[in-house]
Amino acid sequence: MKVSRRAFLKTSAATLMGAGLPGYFSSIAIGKEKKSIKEFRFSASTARVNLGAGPDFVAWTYNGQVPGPEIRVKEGEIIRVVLKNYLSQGTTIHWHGIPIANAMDGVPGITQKIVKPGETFVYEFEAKPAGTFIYHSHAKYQLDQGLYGPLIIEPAKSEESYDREYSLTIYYLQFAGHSLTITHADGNPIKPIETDVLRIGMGERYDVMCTADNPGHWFLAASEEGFGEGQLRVPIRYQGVQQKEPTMPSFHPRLHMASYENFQALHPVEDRGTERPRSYEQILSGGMHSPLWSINNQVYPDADPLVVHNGERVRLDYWNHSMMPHPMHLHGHFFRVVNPALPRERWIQKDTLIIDPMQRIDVEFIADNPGKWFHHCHNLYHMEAGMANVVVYQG
Ligand SMILES: [Cu+2]
Repeated sequence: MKVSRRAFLKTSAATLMGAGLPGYFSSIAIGKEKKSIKEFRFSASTARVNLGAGPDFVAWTYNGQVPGPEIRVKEGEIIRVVLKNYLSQGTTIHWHGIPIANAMDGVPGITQKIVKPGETFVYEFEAKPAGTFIYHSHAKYQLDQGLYGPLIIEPAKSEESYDREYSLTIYYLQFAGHSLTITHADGNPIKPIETDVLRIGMGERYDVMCTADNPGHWFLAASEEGFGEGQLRVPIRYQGVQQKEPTMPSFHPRLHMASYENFQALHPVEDRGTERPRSYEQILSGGMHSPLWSINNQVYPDADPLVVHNGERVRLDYWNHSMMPHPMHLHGHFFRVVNPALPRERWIQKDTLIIDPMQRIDVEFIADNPGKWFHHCHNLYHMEAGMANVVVYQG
């Protein structure tokens, strides 16, 4: 199988071409255990980039590349990232999906002071759990301007075997001539499930496997919600196949698309926390005649915090009153998607969940990571327009 480097989507393999710094190893003693440190140096700066099709453009980058360098470590290693800000405005890095110590979470004004132009900030945290994560700037629209990249934590003991691995960032994904098998949702293992089309919201991650059993020249392609087939496509050609033009998948409504209700946790998830959850209704609205987006009609930062106590089970009862989907993301915790059709220990764990227009769906998390944590829509335009609040621990 060959993936062209001229693909519009950059694959993680393509970061080899850029200034990806492999980092160096040293070690640190935490308690009695000695952990190895993997250090990365990130320069946030503007740079001229080309995504493989179309003209060059100026993007905001880590080390001059979009996406930023791949961070790939083993579970239990210490990740140290030395961030130097060469941009004209403040920045931070958020380690999306990792239940990290609060001070390292990278939300300006909530967990740290913004890193001003010319300043340096050192992030350091243990790589756990294993899974597929992303890192990105949590300031303004910097993520959309190019400040994001993949963070892969490999299990201490490998679970699956595969021949090749690529990381992508997209919306509806389809591989012409092939089905996809979803194995992980937001880094958490699920019972493998087949799908023709994979829907991915901003901030969500899926690990999928695919068997190369249909020789040809195909496109792995994405279509953007509401915008039809886009330009996001990667040609994949089997060795020895002559066909010049790759075949596009067709995005038609009869294709099978696995969704949250079809997912169940691969391994039973240990149930902790209080028996009865503390419950918060979260009504998502906005968009119609207003530039603002809100939770419970409150526009962040003028929004009530969600107060929790250490050790408690907390339920967020989402109800989307708007006509747009909202990928809601909670920092510092995995939540479980409430699925009454399954026993609780099979509910899937995620950190980002799309709430569709008019949909009602609940999640539960255990308040086990004290701090002040941002909770928001991962559509940056909705987030900046107020669809956010903060989880705070009391007592
Ligand atoms: Cu939204």
